[in-house]
Amino acid sequence: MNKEELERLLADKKSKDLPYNHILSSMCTYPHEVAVYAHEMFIESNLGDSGLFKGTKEMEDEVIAIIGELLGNSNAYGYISTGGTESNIQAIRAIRNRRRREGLSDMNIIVPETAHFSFDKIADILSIEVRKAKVDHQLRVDPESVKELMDERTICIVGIAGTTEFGQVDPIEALSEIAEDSGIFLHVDAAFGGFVIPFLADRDKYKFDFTLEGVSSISIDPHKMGMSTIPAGCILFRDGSYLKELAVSTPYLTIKEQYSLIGTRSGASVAATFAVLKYLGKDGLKTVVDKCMKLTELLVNGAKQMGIEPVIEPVMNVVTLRVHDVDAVVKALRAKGWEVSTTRSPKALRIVIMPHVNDDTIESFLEALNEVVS
Ligand code: 0PR
Repeated sequence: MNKEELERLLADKKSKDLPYNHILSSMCTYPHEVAVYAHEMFIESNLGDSGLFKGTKEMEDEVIAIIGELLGNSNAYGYISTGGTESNIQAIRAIRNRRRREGLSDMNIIVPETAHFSFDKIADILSIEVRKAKVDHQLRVDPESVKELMDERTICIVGIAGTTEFGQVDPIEALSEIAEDSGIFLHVDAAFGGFVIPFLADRDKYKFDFTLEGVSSISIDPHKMGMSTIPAGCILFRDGSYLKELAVSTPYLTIKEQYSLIGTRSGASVAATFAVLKYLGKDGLKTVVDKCMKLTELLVNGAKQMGIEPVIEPVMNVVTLRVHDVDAVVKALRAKGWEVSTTRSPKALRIVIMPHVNDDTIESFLEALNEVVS
């Protein structure tokens, strides 16, 4: 195939991918332009053998410090993973390995029933029992239910700061107290909310980070609200010795050991994350969140005017709406070119207001919704 033919073929495939402008179901978005620039510049960089890519490694170290500082601990230890799934796996694997070395077997962890499906993968991969704690009427995990499920083989409890389906924040402060009282590891899945909550006007209502003494690790994804390129997740530990639990020795590399789950690892998305954080800074990230939250309010108010109520008043830029016959509404919206998703329990229409959404998007989406429901 010559280059022109190939270009035509690629363009044809590209035309079948949906552009983000009508996608209201995704937690991904267009990467920021500086992310794209940096990604291309470091396209060949492989942090799997980081001694060869010292500049990229420097950027990773700085990104870890910046995100750590954002989450209340500039001395946190971690690395840039491929996303929330890898970060969650690695957090649980670290504490599993620690407790296994101490002689424990048949271990279990407790997650909210609203947890992301990556925890089902964790149960499978790590051969660990994943117990699901009940949530309250606001879809936040019930700390009493967590306590009831705990026993002497419980190695970790998990709280979610920004649930996938409802954008709700669990009472991490209460979980932190349970963790401290019982000496159990607390992992916070802030894959989505990590780049949102610190910039909310009412952020003090949603303490979730290392400023809570019981929080042991946090997962936060630059490739979601951090506007980086895919793949970019981040796992942070308060105590660096947990990274050691993940290390395997790598005799023929430029580095002695590797603690990432995968081997060859994109330096490009690390550079992209670095670029966004440097270029936008906290002020720029806040501007992104402010815009998404303003549009979230616009959507909820518009829906309420049609007599449609949200399942919860949105905490972040995830809106869930109570409509009759959700599946039929989704189908009808899709026929009008809108990609939305649904929640499981309660079943509702789910809309994520990512940075690619603007005033016009919300206005025309509300028009479509109005037509569909009436
Ligand atoms: N933890 C939480 C709270 C999440 O919401 C997600 C993903 C993960 C962990 C896993 O992250 P990775 O997918 O980066 O491994 N949440 C979305 C979901 O699965 C991701 C998503 C993104 C879904 C784009 C659809 C989509 O088009 O629903």
